[in-house]
Amino acid sequence: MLTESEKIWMDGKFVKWADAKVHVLTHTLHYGTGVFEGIRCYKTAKGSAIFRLKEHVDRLFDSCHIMNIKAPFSKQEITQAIIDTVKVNKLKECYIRPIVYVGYGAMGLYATSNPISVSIAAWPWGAYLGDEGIKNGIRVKVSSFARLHVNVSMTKSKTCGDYVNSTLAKNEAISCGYDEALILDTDGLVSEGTGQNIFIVRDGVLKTPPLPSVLEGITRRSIMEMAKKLKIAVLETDITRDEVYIADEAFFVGTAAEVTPIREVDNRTIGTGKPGPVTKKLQKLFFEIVKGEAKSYSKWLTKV
Ligand code: PPE
Repeated sequence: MLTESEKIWMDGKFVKWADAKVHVLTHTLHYGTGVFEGIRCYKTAKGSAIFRLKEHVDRLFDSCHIMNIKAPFSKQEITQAIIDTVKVNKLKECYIRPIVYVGYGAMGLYATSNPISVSIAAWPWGAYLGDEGIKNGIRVKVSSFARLHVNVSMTKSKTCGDYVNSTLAKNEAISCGYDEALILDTDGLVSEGTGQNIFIVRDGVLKTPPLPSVLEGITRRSIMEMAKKLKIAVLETDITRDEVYIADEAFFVGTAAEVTPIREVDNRTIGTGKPGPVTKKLQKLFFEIVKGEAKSYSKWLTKV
């Protein structure tokens, strides 16, 4: 169960957590037509701050644009509503979930006149893959499910329905005794986790799959910028599952997952089986940045 907070922003108004309900014939519930974001807010010495808020709001609107959904609020209004949702719930650290969804109206696949709604919830959410996972790394299984091909769905949008693919992969991995799934694209190349981008380190070079089959992760982009500043070579390139097996290090990144080391894939130990030096360096810097301790990255934080 998640940890409830007090209020949820729904179409411009705050409603009590328990009253944040929709009709059972809400279009998105049946067809997955909505789009959403996942954002984190962290406690810093100068109060709470939201990590890369602008980038998340921009991506939410890009997702709407891709899905041809017209959000009934401006970027400015949504940005303010996100900040207000953290404030009104008096949360110091939290995960924030805005969703733009197609409401009640027509049923059937063609429902372009249904009302579009927006809601924003926020709640405390600890380490997505566990404290132990963040510290010592997780065990991963290559999924038997392939990632959505760009002509099947559109990977630049965080579309609700796309997460059926992710839940299938995640449930399979966990039922097989692993912590997380690594999904290959339809060509058999490494794409991403169920809600994370992947990086590997080989011979000192940080590698990540190119964009076609993966979500343009904001943490992914941040890690690449951080690595460049740390003079770590970064390469967006095709990666095969066996290259992950023989990598010196591997880790997942995402808003929810933050920076989570991978210690094993398909029962093959990655590197030494412990978080490696590049992973640890980037993870440490990541947490310094989000907690407001790395001054040169303060532009990535929005004070609440
Ligand atoms: N790939 C996918 C498929 C994905 O869903 C996410 C975020 C990422 C990569 C990383 O993107 P970014 O958060 O911008 O660095 N997944 C969100 C949802 C997770 C969930 O369980 O819900 C998230 O991390 O918020």
